[in-house]
Amino acid sequence: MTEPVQLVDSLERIEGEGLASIEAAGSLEELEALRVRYLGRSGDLAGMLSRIGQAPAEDRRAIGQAANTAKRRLQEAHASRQTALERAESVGVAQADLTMPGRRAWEGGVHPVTRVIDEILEIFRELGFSKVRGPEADPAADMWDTFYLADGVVLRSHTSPVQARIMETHEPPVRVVVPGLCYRRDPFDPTHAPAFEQIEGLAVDEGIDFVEFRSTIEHFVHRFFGRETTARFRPAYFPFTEPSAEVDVSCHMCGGSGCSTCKGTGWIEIMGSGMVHPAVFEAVGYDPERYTGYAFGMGSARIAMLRYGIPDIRLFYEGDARFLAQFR
Ligand code: FA5
Repeated sequence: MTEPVQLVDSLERIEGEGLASIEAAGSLEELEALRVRYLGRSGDLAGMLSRIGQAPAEDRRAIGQAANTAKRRLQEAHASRQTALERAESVGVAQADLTMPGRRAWEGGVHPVTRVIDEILEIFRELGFSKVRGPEADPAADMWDTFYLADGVVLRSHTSPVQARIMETHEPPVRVVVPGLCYRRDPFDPTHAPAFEQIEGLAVDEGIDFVEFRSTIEHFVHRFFGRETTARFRPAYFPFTEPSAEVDVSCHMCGGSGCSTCKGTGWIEIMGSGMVHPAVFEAVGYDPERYTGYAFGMGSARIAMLRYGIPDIRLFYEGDARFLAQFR
């Protein structure tokens, strides 16, 4: 004959042990093994219940109640642990140390050259220039060595051909900026890329003179690089402008005293420019007696190098996330 007190004690011990193990279960497999052990058909609780019949009739009720309570508590603990483990395993941290710091989310960002292009276009937008684009493959004969696609068709070596396209299709006044990729058979070195972004600018109207041209460029240089940066116009030759000038800015690294970045000169070239040649106006059907204008073409990656103090243009093209992450 089994002692009722002994049976109730055993039930309480099974319940206590079962609850502790269920709450500590580290995986769904472990939890299932515990369910079988404590609540299964041939588990500990069922084993106890099968012995109730051996207890005196007057005690069976108390033992039955204790058994039912133990069963209910174990079932509830099992259900809540199962929910917790399922949730944890679905995010892959069932076994993980939940106090560990989270993994940092990988953020994208705007490429530094694109940022610079956007900033330059914004400065010219404020001055009344609109943004236009032109084709990268164009029939052309020009003074830079480029890539040939088919008879007479090249990958453009600069954005200047877009000037003619605009003037052929629009009457003056014209004020446009043209961002776009250009291609040259240049060696890929610290200051040259075989494919690089330029921003072309063109302004044509009655009464535009060299003073307006110069002050527009100076305004841009001050807005973009800051008041302390000065611009210098150096005589140059381009077939479609007269007079032509290359624009240099004072070196941001040494302030103009001469260093390795500016090759000891104190100046860094940022663009080619000039007053539009009257022959260009004639070719596009504008009256050269009535209209004058200026044009410029700047290298966006070279300007980004100046802005961010980058010594080698190739860094912009490598797509190295560690380099790019610095510009977010
Ligand atoms: C021109 O391309 C002329 N079309 C500019 C122009 C426009 C003159 C309108 C007059 C009127 P240039 O070859 O100097 O000029 O190039 C202009 C700028 O493009 C350079 O100052 C430089 O910043 C950039 N550049 C030129 N070649 C490369 C290259 N391989 N890699 C990166 N940037 C370059």
